[in-house]
Amino acid sequence: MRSNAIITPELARALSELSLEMQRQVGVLIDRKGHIRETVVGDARTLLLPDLSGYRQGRDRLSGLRLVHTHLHPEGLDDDDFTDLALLRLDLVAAIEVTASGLPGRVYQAHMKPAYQDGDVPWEVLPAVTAFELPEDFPDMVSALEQEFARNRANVTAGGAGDRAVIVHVSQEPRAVAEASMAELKELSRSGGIIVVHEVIQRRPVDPKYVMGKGRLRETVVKAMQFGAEVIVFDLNLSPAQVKNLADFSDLKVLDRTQVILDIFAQRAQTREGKIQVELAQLRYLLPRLSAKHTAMSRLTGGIGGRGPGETKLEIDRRRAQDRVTHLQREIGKLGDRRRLRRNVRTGKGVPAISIVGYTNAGKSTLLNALTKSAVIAEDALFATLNPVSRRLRLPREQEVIITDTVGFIRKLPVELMAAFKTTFEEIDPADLLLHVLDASSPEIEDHYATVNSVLAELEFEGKPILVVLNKIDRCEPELVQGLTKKYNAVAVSALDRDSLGPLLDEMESRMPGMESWPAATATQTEHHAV
Ligand SMILES: Nc1nc2c(ncn2[C@@H]2O[C@H](COP(=O)(O)OP(=O)(O)OP(=O)(O)O)[C@@H](O)[C@H]2O)c(=O)[nH]1
Ligand SMILES: [Mg+2]
Repeated sequence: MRSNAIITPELARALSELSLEMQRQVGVLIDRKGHIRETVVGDARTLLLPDLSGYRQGRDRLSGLRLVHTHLHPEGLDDDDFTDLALLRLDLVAAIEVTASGLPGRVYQAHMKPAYQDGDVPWEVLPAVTAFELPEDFPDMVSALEQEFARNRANVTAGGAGDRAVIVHVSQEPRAVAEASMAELKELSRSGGIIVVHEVIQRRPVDPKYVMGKGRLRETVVKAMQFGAEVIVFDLNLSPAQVKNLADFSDLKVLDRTQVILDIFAQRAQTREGKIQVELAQLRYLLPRLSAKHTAMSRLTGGIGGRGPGETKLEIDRRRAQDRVTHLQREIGKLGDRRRLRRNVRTGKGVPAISIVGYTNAGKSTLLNALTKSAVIAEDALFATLNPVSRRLRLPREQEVIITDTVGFIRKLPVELMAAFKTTFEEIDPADLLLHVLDASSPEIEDHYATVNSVLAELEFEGKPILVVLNKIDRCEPELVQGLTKKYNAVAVSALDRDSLGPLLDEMESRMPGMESWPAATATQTEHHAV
């Protein structure tokens, strides 16, 4: 017997006899040196394997274990075997048929394929042999396989550092809607520093347990392994139970849309108030997920999806988290008091207020900058703005107003989390006019419009006068702009072109309630100040 012969005829025979006697599947997990590391006993049809996470060797490596077990039925490898092979990253799975005499019959074996086409299975089934014809060169094949995995991965991951993720959409929405939502999730991922290596769309009702079909889930996990992804991001909001089921099944980190958004918030929060708001939002999201014995918790809170604002780490202990929420709420209350005081000083002077609202990336900050010649951060990223920023603005008839830029809205963000951005809404509250900025160049404009309106309604601001501003018209055909202007009763601008803003300024002025009674401005107030 050679030292690298992993399945010896003696072992096959021993397992087979034991299995017949017990009328159960039995198996062993053997390492590459041929040592038995675990023994497993199942029932007549399945094995239940122990937790093998301790054997994981990193993304390009298999676990170093092969599973050799018996089958009391004669049909060769079954679905459970392939699942174990893929999800546990086994070097090899082998099933030994137990014959009526207790002697080992045929031996079926399979290993993962380093690369495969869509629609193909990701494993290679070897020709069945008898226990006496087992090949002995398997260790060489394993190292060749691992080299292949590493090579594939190098191709996939060239050019970019960050966490790699597979993103998944499951719904019965029309394909175009699903694709648009995925495009947005991809954008969100990019803004959050996640590299998307593979996308899966499955059109079916959301499964209460695993979100997607189990077969498709298994395939997705295998894809994740092959592309070197350690994260699956779902394009919907997962229940705590779903997160746990998915994490347990896949051994991958499982995130949902809200967590990606919160992670972006955490990375971008700059001010003390912003940081507190983000941490509050994260804790509110995590609290219901912090059940006493939640094994997936470390997956929820480590690394992406669990970045705290600034350099802090997220608090994960449930009771302390609750205390922290109370503490942060008190803090934010104090900061809010100061803010309100400042605002009262302003409004006490009779300065009217305008708030800019709209979908994220619509161009709100760019518009504020263009209107007030200031330099608020504006960039091609989702949620560039987290805190309201106010500036003074002089309208054509010399009337001064306070204009405020706010955090962008987005679909599927639970409104309780939006509410963490309370200061944004406190700024909207006293506004005499809302500018709803719409990106005219987005194919999703209708959806953005509806999302913003529904968030405004949920926040009970729908009664306020709203002026729709069609932005980014420099990117659109004139006929399209004409149609949209009519449809939304809007003013069209390009925030990148200050000369296009004249009609907007006029319209703002005429739509401001009580405009006629404004006091005339004095000649000395010509500068634009930050508030
Ligand atoms: N072509 C074009 N691009 C624009 C226009 N207005 C804004 N942008 C670009 O759109 C991107 C987003 O602009 P922002 O002003 O940051 O958008 P925002 O609505 O404040 O976004 P959040 O703060 O993330 O919600 C930036 O890259 C801008 O340069 C425009 O009129 N035309
Ligand atoms: Mg902004």
